[in-house]
Amino acid sequence: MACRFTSLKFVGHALLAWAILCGPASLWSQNNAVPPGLPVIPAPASWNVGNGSAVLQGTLNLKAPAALEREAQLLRSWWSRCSLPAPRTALQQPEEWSAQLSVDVSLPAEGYKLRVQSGKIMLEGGSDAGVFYGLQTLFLCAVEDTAAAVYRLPKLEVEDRPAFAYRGMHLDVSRHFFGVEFLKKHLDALARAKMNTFHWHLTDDQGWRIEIKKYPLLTQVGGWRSGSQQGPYSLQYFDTLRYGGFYTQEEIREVVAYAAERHIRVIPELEMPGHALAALAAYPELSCRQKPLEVARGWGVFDDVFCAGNDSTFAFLENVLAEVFALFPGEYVHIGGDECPKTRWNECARCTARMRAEGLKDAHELQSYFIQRMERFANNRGKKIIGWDEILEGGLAPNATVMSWRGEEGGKAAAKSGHNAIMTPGKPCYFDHYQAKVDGEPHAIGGYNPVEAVYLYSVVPDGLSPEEQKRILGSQGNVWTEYMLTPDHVEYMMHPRMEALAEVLWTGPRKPEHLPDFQRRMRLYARDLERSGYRVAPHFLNSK
Ligand code: TNX
Repeated sequence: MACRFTSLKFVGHALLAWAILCGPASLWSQNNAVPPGLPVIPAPASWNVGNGSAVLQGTLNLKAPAALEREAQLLRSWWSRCSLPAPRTALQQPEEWSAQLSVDVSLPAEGYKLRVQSGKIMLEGGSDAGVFYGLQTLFLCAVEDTAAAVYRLPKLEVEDRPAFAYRGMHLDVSRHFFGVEFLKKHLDALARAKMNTFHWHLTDDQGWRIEIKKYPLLTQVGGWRSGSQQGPYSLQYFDTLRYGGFYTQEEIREVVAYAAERHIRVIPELEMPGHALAALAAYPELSCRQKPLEVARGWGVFDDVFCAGNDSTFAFLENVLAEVFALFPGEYVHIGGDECPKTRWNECARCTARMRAEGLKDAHELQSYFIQRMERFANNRGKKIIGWDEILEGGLAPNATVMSWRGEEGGKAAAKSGHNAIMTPGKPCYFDHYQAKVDGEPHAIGGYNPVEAVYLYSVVPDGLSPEEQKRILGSQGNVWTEYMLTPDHVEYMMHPRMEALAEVLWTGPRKPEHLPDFQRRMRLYARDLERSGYRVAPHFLNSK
């Protein structure tokens, strides 16, 4: 196994890897292919592997500028886990290693150059993030030689950079709540696959999960639901049970800092104007009917949404966002915008008055008014908004980035009108869909997105000019958790689909002929994941 988080242990495939590491030179001269036996995902842009490998042992003389102290620390702790503390002279291998970390700004910001020779590791990154990604590759290349009970590094030269700037994973913590410890483990898995964005879906009809000091009822009331739940888990879990949870602001800071150490930006999502029942249960005066409401107990789309005619709604949301901006240093905030029924707005005196006063021809334009007003607030505070593709309806907010989920059309329309877009079409980016047509799969929302479809996903849609193509920032996998109650289940739905998407986003468009090589590496990578305590869906991993 590659030396990631665990100590020296016997792993079956390591024997194979070792046989290959010692094999004939010809195996090692193939440029641009990950050598067999190395579980490196995503595949780097360019490889050159020399003859032989060296045992990790003895002291590590590490040189790194102060700006790379975090990366240096990471390298030191990896070294102490994977190297033999006292060199074994019988191995006739370097008894002392040196490593040098540096930044070379002429490289792409997230790119790196990694060279390993006998006893020497040299890593240059375009930035500290580039160095971090180089380390991820390095760690995956340290292969266990089980016979000698040591880890070895092959001689290698890697030059690497990502194809896309936005490489994301989304997690819905509203439908089911997941605590900070799990989130940290989740972020570790993202970092390992060189994903750089965590889209944190913090609010929805079924639960408000972020503490807002000015509005304590959001979590005291909106953070909890009770009574029977629709769906297959109803009797088991929710009848008469109170379900919920939330993150304190301190916990939010902890997660954001943990992600930042792994070069992952966190994008908070606060749903508006729809998917807002949890907030409205806490503050029903912000709904059109201004009557008591309950945190949703079933799944779906609900008619009660934030009232767009009431100025208090905007004051409330601006106060909420002000606290959110103080917690999340990143430039983006996601304000939802999806699935907002217009039923209440059309019958609400305040909303219809607003439409007349603002010259809006229908409730779709009122939705645009809502989003644009929130965008102005965010932009004035130096933040950019992202919204689901419904924000295109009735006129797009001037600087918004569109997250295209109902197919590719929203992303295309955004790119054609000069906006940035992130592609998350249901097919194949919804990881709450089934990944195998076999008996015994855990219950999913429906659909079918096997790992192969994710791997062959072409992120940039057809029909865009070169200029428009540049506005497709990347893609993300979405994990909606209506039917995922446990961390274990979330992981099962994520792996190996996330790794497939990570390779598409880092390495670039994949073709069917790349699939066997990915599967081969993924089988090794999956075993490393399992060794680190992750759940991985087994289908293609066991098939060959
Ligand atoms: C659609 S994607 C939703 C979510 C659901 C998901 C289930 C989007 C913007 N809205 O509210 O959880 O489908 O797959």
